[in-house]
Amino acid sequence: MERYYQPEIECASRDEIVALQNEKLRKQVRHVWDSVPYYRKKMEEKGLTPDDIKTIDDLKKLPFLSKYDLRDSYPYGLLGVPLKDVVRIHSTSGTTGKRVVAFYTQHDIDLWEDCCARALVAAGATDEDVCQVAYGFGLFTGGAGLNGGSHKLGCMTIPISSGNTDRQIMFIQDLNATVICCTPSYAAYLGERMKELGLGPDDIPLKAGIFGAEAWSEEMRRDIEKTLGIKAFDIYGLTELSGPGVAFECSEQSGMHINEDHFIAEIIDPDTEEVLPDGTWGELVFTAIDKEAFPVIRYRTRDICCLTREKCSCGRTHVKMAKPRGRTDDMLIIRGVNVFPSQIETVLLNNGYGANYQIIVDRVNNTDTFEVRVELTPEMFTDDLGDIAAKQKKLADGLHAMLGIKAKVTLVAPKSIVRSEGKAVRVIDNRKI
Ligand code: DLL
Repeated sequence: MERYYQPEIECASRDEIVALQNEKLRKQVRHVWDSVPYYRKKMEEKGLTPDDIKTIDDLKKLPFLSKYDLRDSYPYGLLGVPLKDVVRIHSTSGTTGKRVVAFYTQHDIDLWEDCCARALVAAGATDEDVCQVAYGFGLFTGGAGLNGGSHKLGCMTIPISSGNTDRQIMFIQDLNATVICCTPSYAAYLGERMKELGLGPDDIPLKAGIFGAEAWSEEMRRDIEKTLGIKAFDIYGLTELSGPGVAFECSEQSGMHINEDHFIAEIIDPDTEEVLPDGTWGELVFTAIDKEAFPVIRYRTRDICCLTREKCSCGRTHVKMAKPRGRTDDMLIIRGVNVFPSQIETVLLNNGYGANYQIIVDRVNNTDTFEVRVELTPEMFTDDLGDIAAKQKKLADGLHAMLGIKAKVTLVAPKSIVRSEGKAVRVIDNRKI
């Protein structure tokens, strides 16, 4: 069985990797300078020209990009190629309701799919495998990324997307799926449903799962591995950098190898922006050195993480990142979907409610629960249970349309949610991860 998808890159020596990164960084900075006026201005403000960036040691001179820059430059401000060269977009929700739109040339899709193919091979997949892709398809990058990687590897690919759990189980059994790709919470839910149907790990042919897009614990990994009878591998990525496959777990299952031929990772102190040494926890920052259409430089991910360069038993030489510990901002990730309190607030206010609400998130049997408690205004207050149920449904539908996931809405009496004298505490996240 092949252990690597591209061994000459994945197992290159440190000198080879650094030489490649130096060359690609120089080229990328020149590309961005020439084609992205927004970033060129940021460089000029720091008194920099492309000639100042010769090696990866010079990376720290370059300005950061943040979610605010992405918002300011929405939609085309960071585009690095003529629009005619763009072949696809993907998108993620943003804080103001404005989405981040990421662009891809064919070259960008190719490198992204290579990264996903590497992840599949690292999880033990070959062209003999049947790969069920149960991440969402559409603007979300999960489905498209793993689907492309699975094609490249030559697996028979089932682009089933997320949801419809009984059909997922039917296809796993009928089509002999050996690899599944989905969020860890959905994998846990699949296991739950199997139990309800009286099925155990020996009743399905799955052997590996590639799970990411949200934080998950080692306990959850063990649970999923036991219920589905598989090895569960972590995969990391974000839309701004392409999608899943920026980093992936190998047979060692401890930390994810970052695809260093495409992405340079740094850890910074989120407050001082100072670069921190390997082994220190801080905010993960990425520079995409190979992307054409959306060439982000020093992008602040807001993920709290740590890097290690210890030798890995799998033979891969690329730096590893730990499972992200959390985020520096207030974005919640519920069932793999990004949820901002401000989006919920928008729906409430649009429906005539006030801003007195609470978001309660928990994890029950490894699946995220998501409740929004909303105060009725005194004018809306009623004893009519039918009326309350109808109001709850209307809000739940509005939230579903805004967020893409279902929330339980509970309407509560006016003034029953505790008021805060300082900052309002809107999010109660009881998940222990
Ligand atoms: O979640 C891309 C993806 C799809 C990754 C499928 C893995 C599998 P976004 O929707 O832009 O992209 O969300 C990116 O999700 O900054 C992290 O906070 C979080 N995240 C992604 N993977 C992991 C992971 C996709 N393995 C944001 N562990 C990132 C923890 C993760 N958090």
